[in-house]
Amino acid sequence: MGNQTLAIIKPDAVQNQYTELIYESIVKAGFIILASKMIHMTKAETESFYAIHQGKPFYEELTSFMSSGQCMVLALEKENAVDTWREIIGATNPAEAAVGTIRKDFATSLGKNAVHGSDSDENAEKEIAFFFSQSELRANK
Ligand code: IDP
Ligand code: MG
Repeated sequence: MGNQTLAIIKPDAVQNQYTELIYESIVKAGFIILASKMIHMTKAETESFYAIHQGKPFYEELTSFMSSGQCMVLALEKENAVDTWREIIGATNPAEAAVGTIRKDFATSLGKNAVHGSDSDENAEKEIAFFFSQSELRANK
């Protein structure tokens, strides 16, 4: 693949009404939004999505937070999508995120850091398939 990534606008950013501003940043950066939807995950669903972090000290906090409210999930397409989106969102810890990045502008804390981005092409493919069916992804083709 190489040209797709999964973005999530996390519950803190949705609650703080940053969804539209973040959506605008995505479009301005030149991504094609293949699919997007508002969801509210159960605890079990967030545990499954973040299974890669199982056993880490922040796993419980992360999965509780991500199931605490609505998220917007987006399947994005652009050349070099994974790296490009991660550059735009900035460092995991907003205190370390560069000026002008989404996490710098909109995150609340290390845990409540406004957005998610896939970390590799392989995980992007899995994460997109976790949330979207083939027919949803076909919509803009
Ligand atoms: P990433 O989202 O930048 O890829 P990861 O290390 O994959 O960062 O961690 C996943 C998510 O878990 C982070 O975005 C953040 O919400 C949360 N997280 C990571 N490290 C910590 C921590 O030390 N305390 C609390 N939450 C954390
Ligand atoms: Mg990650």
